[in-house]
Amino acid sequence: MTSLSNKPLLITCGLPYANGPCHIGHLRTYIPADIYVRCLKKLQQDPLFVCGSDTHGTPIVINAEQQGTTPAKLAAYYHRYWEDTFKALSVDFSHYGNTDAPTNHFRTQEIVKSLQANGCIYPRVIRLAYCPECDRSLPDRYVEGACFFCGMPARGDECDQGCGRHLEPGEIVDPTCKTCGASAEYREEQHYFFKLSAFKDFLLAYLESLGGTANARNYAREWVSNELKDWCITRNLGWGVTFPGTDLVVYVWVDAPIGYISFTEEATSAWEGYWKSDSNIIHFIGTDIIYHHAIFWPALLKGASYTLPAAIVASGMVKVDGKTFSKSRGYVVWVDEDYLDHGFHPDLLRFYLASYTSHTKELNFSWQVFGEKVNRELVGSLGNFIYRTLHFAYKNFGRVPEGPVDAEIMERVADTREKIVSALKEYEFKKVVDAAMSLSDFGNAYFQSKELWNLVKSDRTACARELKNCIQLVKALSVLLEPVMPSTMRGVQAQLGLTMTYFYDATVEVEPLRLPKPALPFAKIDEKKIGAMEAILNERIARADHKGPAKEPSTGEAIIKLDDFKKMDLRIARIVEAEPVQKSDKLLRITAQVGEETRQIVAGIAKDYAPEDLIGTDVVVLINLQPVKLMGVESRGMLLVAENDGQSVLIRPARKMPSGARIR
Ligand code: B3M
Ligand code: ZN
Repeated sequence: MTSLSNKPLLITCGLPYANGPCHIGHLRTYIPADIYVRCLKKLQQDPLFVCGSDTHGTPIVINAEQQGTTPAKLAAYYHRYWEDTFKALSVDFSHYGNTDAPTNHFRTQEIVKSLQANGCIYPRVIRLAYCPECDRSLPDRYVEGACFFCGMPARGDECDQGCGRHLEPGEIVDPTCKTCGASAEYREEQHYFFKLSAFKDFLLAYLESLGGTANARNYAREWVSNELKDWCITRNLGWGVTFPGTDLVVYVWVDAPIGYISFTEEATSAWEGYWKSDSNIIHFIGTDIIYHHAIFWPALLKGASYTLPAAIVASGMVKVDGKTFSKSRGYVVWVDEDYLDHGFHPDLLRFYLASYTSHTKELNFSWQVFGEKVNRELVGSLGNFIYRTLHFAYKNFGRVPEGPVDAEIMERVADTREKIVSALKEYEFKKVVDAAMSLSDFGNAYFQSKELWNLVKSDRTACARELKNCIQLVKALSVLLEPVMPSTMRGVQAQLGLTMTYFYDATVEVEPLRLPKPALPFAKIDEKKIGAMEAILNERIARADHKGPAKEPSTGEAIIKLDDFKKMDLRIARIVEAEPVQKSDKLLRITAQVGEETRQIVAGIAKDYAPEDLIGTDVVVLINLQPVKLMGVESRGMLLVAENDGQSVLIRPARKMPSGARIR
């Protein structure tokens, strides 16, 4: 954390791709950053907190193609979605922009031009993947193959399943086209490179002084000392920021971080105070994008004479039920579908994410632990102390009693506040919460040991005095925990007549006001509800593991609702094997590729199709049908056919689609 300097202070969060919904993995960046910013404000600092949607890059273009829409429309849709989601989670950016805004186009081109003027960019003819079937270049995610370095399956610009390297165009071995599956060729094209290798000494020195979490520094230092290659910063793609004087666009990892600057410009006319002067810029990111933020980005800024980030705070990754987070394998918790839509309060998840573990360590999410944490820590300790204190005061006194708060109590609060401030300096949000929670435990023990319920009968004056101490602790907790659980703690503050508070208010004596009838700050979560949430997760994992469907197929009325139709998981599949089922003249045993998985399906089409004609063709499969055995062979799913006059005709997509594409 910054000391109380007067430097302009800017906090940013990694930009979500405007390409899909929010899951719990995303929140490890946004929630702690929001907590940090709220704490700074409580310490009377004035941080600017910016973020925005990352709208460019090939994943968005591919997704839009698959959905039959334009990248602009898809990005606009998800941009609004993310803005709403952040509001729903109380992640309170000063400004939330998007990288397709004119400000960002302008700033990106301006920076590219300065880099050119400073000799940091040069042209080079390179070999690029090209699909002869689709007749186009295959930038980034359009191409799949094996990583040049480690041989693991890799997609476009990153080796996400293997060594984790950023991959330059041409560094995919045996490339295939993501859209049609054809083998790609390599063709020559002129592109532009950023001279990253020239920044080695600069980066080594810069990383020495970089603040933030040690994982970012160490990881980056290792890369810089070992290998530092120039980056190709142009792409042959119709969506993005035009590279000046060409019909290429800049690589998304150029205009995305420049969003940090353009969003600052959109937020304040004093933007140069942050980006052109001595300032304090802190980037909150996930560990998977350290390379981009701690190496590429500072070099780009240096090359174009902008202010360098002072700190990079990189969160550890998220696991779900102890397993590596994975959308395709079902180990995911979606923020809307699996959390908010079920009526869970965002503050509970904020608390979980902040308090589970150290910011740089792996965080596991499980519904069981979620239920336990909420019930034990929030309901059992914090909520209990707040409610029993306010309720006792309301019932017996109708108000906050007059009279002083004991020095011992004030010292305790001041000490907690100090612990919180030093935890912030280390970006340790768990310590922030732990400090406050031990104050809450202290409060409970205090209330208990003073036996207020007896004291009120034996010595009302003494009781008022002890009660006042407890109410002071309630006030302090509501102030110190507001950054973690803003709406719940503001609710508590409102009961004490507080509106705007700073951390110093924690040791300002609580006003002797009349008290309203208190409300319970947290409600216990029922075991059953946790069980139901676990069932949803397990069902998703089972479906992804193709262990079989979780839902019974719907039966009944002739007219079905849209929701019933939506229960059918229909996908494009590619047939990779087909053979007759023994002793059957009707059935074929088919192996189909559905996205990342293969499954066996038995289909009654042997009379109409020869197995060898099916291989390599695309069909439509209902994949969440209950598995059955036909002639002793297991069938997991159903091929869609049209029937007429005893003839079966396979339903096929009208043009090449990636296998796994959803039918709606
Ligand atoms: N849009 C998301 C990611 O790779 C990417 C971040 C950009 S930050 C400038 O996590
Ligand atoms: Zn690799």
